Amino acid sequence: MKFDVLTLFPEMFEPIKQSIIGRAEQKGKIEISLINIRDFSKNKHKKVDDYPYGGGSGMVIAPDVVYESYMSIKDKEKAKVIYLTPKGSTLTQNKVKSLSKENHLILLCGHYEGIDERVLEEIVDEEISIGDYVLTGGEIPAMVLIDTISRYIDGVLNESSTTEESFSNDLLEYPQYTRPEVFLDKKVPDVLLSGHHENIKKWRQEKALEQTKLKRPDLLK
Ligand code: 4GN
Repeated sequence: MKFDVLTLFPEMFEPIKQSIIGRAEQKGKIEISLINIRDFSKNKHKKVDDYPYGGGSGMVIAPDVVYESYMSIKDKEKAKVIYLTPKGSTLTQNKVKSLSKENHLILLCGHYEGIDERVLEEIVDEEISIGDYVLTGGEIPAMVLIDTISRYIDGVLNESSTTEESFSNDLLEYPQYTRPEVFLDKKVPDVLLSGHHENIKKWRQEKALEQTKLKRPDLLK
């Protein structure tokens, strides 16, 4: 999977160079290119924004710098362009799964009051929101997309991790335990020490259902 990120703040993407996603990129399972929209400013002060027509507060990112940054991307014709915005349709695990089947995604991150509508009409294929709240920029949502999608790319996780987890069967995950056997007077459930695989499986199914009823009853409807 190739991710091209159009952003005014490429430095914000340090966190996804860590841990599993960082390793996935080093192994060549995914490729993340950060494209600084500011590099495409023709202004001598590298200005990228301007006052909104019609008045109002804040600044709007100009269409030309966004368009030129998009045009700099190789093989953009075959890529899907996603704009991260609270106006988009809300991201779900099923949407993540279907996006993971694409080969090339271009993630457009806005800031300030947004981006001039005309360039959005021209280049954006899909608008996605990570939830009903407003952030200062689309960078964190773009990282959420990269992280969630990358987990479905072959070789990024050790097998089965995505098939058994929360949401994959519309239930929350069963609780996990590791050593020590007793911690603060709490003992690991006996069944998990029994070695009886069928009973363990049954116990985990029951716990998954119990957790869901308790914490997210809306998922059962
Ligand atoms: C996306 C972007 C929230 C989301 C954003 C979200 C930046 N906030 N819920 N903020 O996924 C104006 C320009 C606001 C882009 C946008």
